[in-house]
Amino acid sequence: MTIGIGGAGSKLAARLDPNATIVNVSESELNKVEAGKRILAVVHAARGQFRGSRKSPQIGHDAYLSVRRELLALVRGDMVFSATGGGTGNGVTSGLLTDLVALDDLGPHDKTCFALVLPYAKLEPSEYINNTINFLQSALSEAIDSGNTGNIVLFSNSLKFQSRVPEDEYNNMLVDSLRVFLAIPDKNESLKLLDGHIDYEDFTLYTSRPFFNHFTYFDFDPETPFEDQLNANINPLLLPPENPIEALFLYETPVGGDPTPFYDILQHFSNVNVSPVYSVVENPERQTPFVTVSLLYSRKPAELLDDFNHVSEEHTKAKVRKSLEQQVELPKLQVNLETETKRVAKQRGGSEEDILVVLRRLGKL
Ligand SMILES: Nc1nc2c(ncn2[C@@H]2O[C@H](COP(=O)(O)OP(=O)(O)OP(=O)(O)O)[C@@H](O)[C@H]2O)c(=O)[nH]1
Ligand SMILES: [Mg+2]
Repeated sequence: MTIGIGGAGSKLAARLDPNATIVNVSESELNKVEAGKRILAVVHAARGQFRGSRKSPQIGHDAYLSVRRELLALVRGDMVFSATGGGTGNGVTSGLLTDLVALDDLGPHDKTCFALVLPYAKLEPSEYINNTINFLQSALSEAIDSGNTGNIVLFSNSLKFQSRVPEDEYNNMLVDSLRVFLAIPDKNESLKLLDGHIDYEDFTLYTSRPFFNHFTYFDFDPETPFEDQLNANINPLLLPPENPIEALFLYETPVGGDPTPFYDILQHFSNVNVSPVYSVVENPERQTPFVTVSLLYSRKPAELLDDFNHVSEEHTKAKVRKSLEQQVELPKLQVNLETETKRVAKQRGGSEEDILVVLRRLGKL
């Protein structure tokens, strides 16, 4: 089963799987999405149930505590969708990842894959950027280090904003793209097998590895080096890949076509010291050879941030840098404000308490 958390996560999960379970702190948001099952995460606040997390991962995390046991059991062996920018998806998914770190003896069938939507730094609010930076640096990197997650797919909203794609259409693009990758074992089973094989068990083993998964697919031209074709066909819906640690590919040829160009692909991976899992099939619906390829790569948190920040525009870089600096300095600033106020009050001979009261009223303390 598929699980969607928060607004974006719920829409994507439900689109992939009509039986998906969706989770939100907002009942009205939950009811907007057709799904197999809905879980309302409860925030224990004096004013009652929140209608959203107001982009605050802390609220999302509080809400996670109300669904923790149910969710931890549900996500085993499944795929979780969420966005890293908002409060609910970020907060609930962070809680989940942290709990996954503590589990022992997870077999390939128990691993959870994550499909995460990253914001487009140039045009989205800075809260989304801050929340994402935090998420990548802490919960996500700790979970990856523990080896307790399956593949992690990093969807990017860059193309959505750059090409002004309507949200609904973009969600279709993301899910359709993921479907091409997920169809690999089905095609291996239903089509005529010519070489290699990727059965369901092989596929589960591959998706249970705790690495980032960049998948892409394209019409294959046997006359052009595979590497050139791969570089020209990086999936624009995902964060670009790094050097692969593991790889998997499916080569589809038209009926009666030559299956042997797949040796070129094997050779390419051998040159970069990777031995891919692969399958070669005959697909009567193809007019030209078609390849679906997946690269598993690993990134340290700092490099991951670099990838996320990899944008040419100067002002976007400045915005991200500002977010990072703020994050580091915020706790210090809050502490210093009070001491600083007392110091100034003393200097001026006024009452410390008066100034503190004013500051408190202004929400500065
Ligand atoms: N691709 C895509 N991105 C979306 C969609 N909805 C929101 N986003 C992005 O997801 C991020 C915000 O996450 P949401 O899922 O809306 O927020 P949430 O997890 O529900 O958290 P709160 O609303 O703050 O409680 C931003 O980067 C948005 O651009 C969607 O339908 N498709
Ligand atoms: Mg929301």
